[in-house]
Amino acid sequence: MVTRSNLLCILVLMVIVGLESVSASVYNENMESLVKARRSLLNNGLGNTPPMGWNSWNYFYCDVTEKVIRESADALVTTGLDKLGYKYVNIDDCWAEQTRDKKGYLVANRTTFPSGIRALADYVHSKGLKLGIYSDAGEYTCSHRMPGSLGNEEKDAKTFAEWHIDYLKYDNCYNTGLKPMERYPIMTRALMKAGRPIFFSLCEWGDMHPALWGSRVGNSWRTTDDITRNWDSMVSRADQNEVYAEYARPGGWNDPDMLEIGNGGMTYDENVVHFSIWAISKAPLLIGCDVRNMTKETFEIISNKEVIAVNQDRLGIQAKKVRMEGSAEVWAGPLSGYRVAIVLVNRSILPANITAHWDDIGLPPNTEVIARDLWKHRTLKKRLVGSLTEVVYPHACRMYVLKPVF
Ligand SMILES: *[C@@H]1O[C@H](CO)[C@@H](O)[C@H](O)[C@H]1NC(C)=O
Ligand SMILES: *[C@@H]1O[C@H](CO)[C@@H](O)[C@H](O)[C@H]1NC(C)=O
Ligand SMILES: *[C@@H]1O[C@H](CO)[C@@H](O)[C@H](O)[C@H]1NC(C)=O
Ligand SMILES: CC(=O)N[C@H]1CO[C@H](CO)[C@@H](O)[C@@H]1O
Repeated sequence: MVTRSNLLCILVLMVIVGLESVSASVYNENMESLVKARRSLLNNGLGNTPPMGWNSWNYFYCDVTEKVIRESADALVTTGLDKLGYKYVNIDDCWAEQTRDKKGYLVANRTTFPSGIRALADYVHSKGLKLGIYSDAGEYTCSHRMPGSLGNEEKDAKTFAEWHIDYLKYDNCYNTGLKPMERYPIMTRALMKAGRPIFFSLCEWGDMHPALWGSRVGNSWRTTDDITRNWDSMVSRADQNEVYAEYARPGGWNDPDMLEIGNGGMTYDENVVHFSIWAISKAPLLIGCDVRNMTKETFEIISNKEVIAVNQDRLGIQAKKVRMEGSAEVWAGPLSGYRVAIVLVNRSILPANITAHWDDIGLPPNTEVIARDLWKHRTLKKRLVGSLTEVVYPHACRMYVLKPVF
C-alpha cells in the first residue's frame, strides 16, 4: 500500500517564497503571524510548543508520594533534563483522600502527601519547575480511590489555582454517560475563571475524536487508550495519533500518551523509534520512568537535544506518515527555516533500505539539501537532491533534518 500526503503544501509554499529570496526579517515576521494564526482557540497562552516533563503513572501507578514527587523534581534538575525543557512534574491518580472535606473540597492523602500539595508546589517551583495534578471528568478517578471533579469543577479549579498548580490531566472514568463535549468544557470554564493559567490536558482516550473539538477546550487531547510497555502498543498509539495530524497546532496538541522509555519491555532501538515518532508528531514529551534511577541508555535517548528541537520547533506542525511500503514507513513534517524533519521506520524483522522522496515530503524534486542525522549527530558530507536512502535495521529508525540550500 502506498499513500502520499499533500498536506505539506505549507512548506512547499514557504520554499517557493524563500526561493524568491525574501529577506530574513520578513520571513521571521511571516513566521510569527503564521504561528499566531494557527494558535488554538483556548486562550490561556499555554502550550505554544508541546509540553515536556515527567508524570508518575507509567512507573509508580498508585504508589505515588510527596517524597517520590520531590525526588523526581530533584532528579530532573541534577540530570540537567530541566534545562532541556522537561519542566512539568505531574502527579497522576491516587493523590487524594477518598472523601472531600465538610465543605466539599478535595484533600490530599494525609499519609502519602502529609505536607499538602501547596507545599509541594512551592518546593517544585523553587527548583524552577512546574507542578501538575490529576482529576477526572466523572464521579471517581480511574483508580476509584479518589473523587472525580464532575459537579465540583469550580471548587476543584479554585483549589488547584490556590495550590499553585500549573497543569491538570483530566481523565474520563465513571463519567455517568454524559458526552465528553458536555463534561470537559465545564472544567475549561472553571479553570479560566480560577485566576491562574493551568495547562489543560484532556485524557478522553480519543473516544469521541477530541482532535475535532479539543482546540477550544484544552491544550492537549489524548487520541488513544493507555500505552503499555511494548512495541505493538507503542506503534499502534503512534498510528492512531497520526490520523489527526492536521489538528495539532501551537496551544493544542494530539497526545498519543506518555513515554515508556526506561520502563523495560522495549529494546534500545525500539525506544529510539518511540522517542523519534513522539518528537516528530509534536506529542507531549512526558517521561514515564523513574528518573531517580535511569540507565545511561535511557538518559541518552530522552536527552537528545536535536530530536527535542524537532518536537519544540515553533512552527508546531505535526508530521504525517507520507509513504508506507510493507513495513517501511516514511514520516515527515515541515520545520521552521524551510527545513523538513523525517523519520524512516522499519517495522519488520529484517533490515531494509528505505527511501524518502522529496515529492513525498514536501520538497520540490530538484532541491539540494544538507542532511543532518539526529541520532548519529552527524551531517552527511554529500548534499542530496531528490531523495535520501538509508539502511534501517529491524524495529529501528533513522531520523534527519533536511535543510535546503538556496
Ligand atoms: C492514602 O495512602 C495510604 C498509604 O499509602 C493508603 O493506604 C490509602 O489507601 C490512601 N488513601 C486513598 C484514598 O487512596
Ligand atoms: C534501579 O534500576 C535498576 C534497573 O535498571 C534496578 O535493578 C534497581 O532495582 C533500581 N534501583 C532502585 C533503587 O529502584
Ligand atoms: C541497501 O542498499 C545497498 C546499496 O544498494 C546494498 O548494498 C544493501 O545490500 C542494501 N541493504 C538491504 C538490507 O537491502
Ligand atoms: C528486507 C526486509 O524484509 N526488511 C523489511 C523492512 O521494511 C521493508 C519495507 O517493507 C520491507 O520490505 C522489508 O521486508
